[in-house]
Amino acid sequence: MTNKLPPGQFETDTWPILHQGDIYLFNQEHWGFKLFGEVDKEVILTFKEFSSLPKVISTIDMHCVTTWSKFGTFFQGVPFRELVSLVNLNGGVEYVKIYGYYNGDMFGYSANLPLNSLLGDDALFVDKWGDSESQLQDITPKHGFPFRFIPPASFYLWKGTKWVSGIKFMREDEAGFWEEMGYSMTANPYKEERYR
Ligand SMILES: Nc1nc2c(c(=O)[nH]1)N[C@H]1C(S)=C(S)[C@@H](COP(=O)(O)O)O[C@H]1N2
Ligand SMILES: [Mo]
Repeated sequence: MTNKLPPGQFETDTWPILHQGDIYLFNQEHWGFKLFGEVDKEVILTFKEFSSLPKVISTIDMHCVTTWSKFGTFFQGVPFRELVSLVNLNGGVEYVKIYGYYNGDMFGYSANLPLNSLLGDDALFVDKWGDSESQLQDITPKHGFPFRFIPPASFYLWKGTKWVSGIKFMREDEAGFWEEMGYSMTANPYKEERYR
């Protein structure tokens, strides 16, 4: 919001591309989004069901741990809280893991986040983006088509799972893909929490 550069970051105007493994090739027949873990009953949404959830447009700054930051990008997407409203959570749920494709494995990538930080308009499953250079358009396969998560700016962008496939609700915090390799569980760019 304030275009304040976190420590150790530089500003970029273009949107870089960064990920491990293959770019997921969208197939509507096989696409699904699973809500699981500490829930009363698991839910699997089809592409049509997920796409018809309410959407908002928000400007969310991105901070990648590789030191680029991009300000002023606006995103259209389904707020995280809309997914939460589709399940009955068991008592004591405080964390989630947001899953996505990695080399053909539907749940091969994941990132952990605290649930209570994801209930605003700055935590979105995004299908469109724009900025001062580009008008609102579909996100490309490289950026996570058909839906990718964009986390609040208080988290490094590796928490923004591309090619999303589900949310696991958890009582205890649990490391995801990069966290298992030594990256921060909390990942606040303004506190420069890169590693753990
Ligand atoms: N499924 C998946 N999502 C991912 C990754 C990945 O390897 N696989 N990389 C993460 C990292 S480290 C970053 S910085 C952002 C980059 O998003 P972008 O390529 O759209 O800028 O995606 C994140 N989401
Ligand atoms: Mo990253």
